[in-house]
Amino acid sequence: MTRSFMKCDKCGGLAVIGMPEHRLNLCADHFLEWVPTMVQRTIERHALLTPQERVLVAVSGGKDSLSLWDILTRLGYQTAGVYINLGITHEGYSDVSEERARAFADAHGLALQVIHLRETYGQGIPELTAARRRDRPCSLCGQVKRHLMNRAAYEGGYAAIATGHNLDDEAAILLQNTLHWQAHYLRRQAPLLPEAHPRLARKVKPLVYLYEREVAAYALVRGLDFVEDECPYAVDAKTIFYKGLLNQLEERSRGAKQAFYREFLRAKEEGLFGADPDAVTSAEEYATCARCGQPTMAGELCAFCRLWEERP
Ligand code: Q46
Ligand code: ZN
Ligand code: ZN
Repeated sequence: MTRSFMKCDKCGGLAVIGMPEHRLNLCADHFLEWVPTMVQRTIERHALLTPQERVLVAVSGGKDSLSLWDILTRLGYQTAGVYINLGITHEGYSDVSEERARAFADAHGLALQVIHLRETYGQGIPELTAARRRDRPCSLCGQVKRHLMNRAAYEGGYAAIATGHNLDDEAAILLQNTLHWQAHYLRRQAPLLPEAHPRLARKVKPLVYLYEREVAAYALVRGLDFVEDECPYAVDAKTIFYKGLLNQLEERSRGAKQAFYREFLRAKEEGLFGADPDAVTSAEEYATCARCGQPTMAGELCAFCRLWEERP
């Protein structure tokens, strides 16, 4: 019996990945070439970045953010990373991730800013969640990360903050927002979120058209040393449930996830969701936080600074 191997569509060599949704099988070399080409196309299509701009990559030490950093650097963009140590001690998660982020930066001669939440503010995410009597840490954590990243981007003079959200992440968020008809979130969900204020940098997501398995394959084939474990709190995050539903859909109908997300963006471009009322928020409408100087709509202190005020 002859065994058939999957062949690379470009060179006929041994393929390491089959991507039926793109009708493409590629060998290691051609796959490592194809991924940055896809990302560059996304960057151009949505005008995410220019080579003249400096971009701050939000690095978690996982496969997505390290792949993103690697790809942007290979494409010639001016990058630096920011890692926020959230103080999650379960199986040493935060410290291990920090080590991976540092190792990548060192190996590539790239700058990495590390912000240590517990050392700087006295509490990590677990203590903060308990002290605020929240059931789950994720909304607090998201708020903390957004604030610290905006501040790091402003203080470092970066034009944009790049995050490693992939197609599976975006499709899951889209499904969740659609099932709850969260019009506000649907209007804002995009590969690019423009700068709302000189201190709130543009947010870009260059990996949005890559399936999670493609990003994982890139990290493996490229030999990136990433943290495989997800944040311990991610296991009960709602997005995992929606990702499962979308995977079932994808199994039945190849390319469904991609079509769901791409068609959403197209519908939005065609005006299906109308104008975003928040898009008209001008920089003058923000007040300035008396403590940290970041813009706020929440009164004298921004939501982040109030978080450390309200100690029970
Ligand atoms: S929000 Fe929640 Fe993430 Fe923060 S606590 Fe972990 S899972 S890291 S993307
Ligand atoms: Zn090939
Ligand atoms: Zn503040």
